[in-house]
Amino acid sequence: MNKLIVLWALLTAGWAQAIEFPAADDLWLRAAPPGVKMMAAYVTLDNQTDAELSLVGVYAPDFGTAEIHRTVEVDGVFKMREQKSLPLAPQASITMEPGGLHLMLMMPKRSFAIGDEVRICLIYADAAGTEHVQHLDFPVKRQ
Ligand SMILES: [Cu+2]
Repeated sequence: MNKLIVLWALLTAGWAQAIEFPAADDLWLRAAPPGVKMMAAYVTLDNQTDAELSLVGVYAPDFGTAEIHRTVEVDGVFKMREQKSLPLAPQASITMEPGGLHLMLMMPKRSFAIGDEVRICLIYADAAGTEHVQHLDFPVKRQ
């Protein structure tokens, strides 16, 4: 085999194909009183490509843990359920908002003031199962 082809194969084997991330709009982290151990963040994600994606995780450096949650009503009681994977089909969108889907951020490592920008990273899996991380900054807002 041509040596150049072998080299090319070696170089590309470990590289995840870059993807076009969904458009992220209306990002905000809901302000909370000091000492609160859980905060919620919201965003609208719009997959404007023809590629199948799934939102499979979230992390935030300023928090101990982060999960994707959906608020559901069960027998008149509101409960939050962790969502391990949310499909984001081509040209589809995911809307997170109070009372529905949200990013649940737990164990804050610092306090946040209105107007602060807080880094939150969304993890997507592509059709091949490869993960890609989208780094976003969420402004802290009262509502
Ligand atoms: Cu939650």
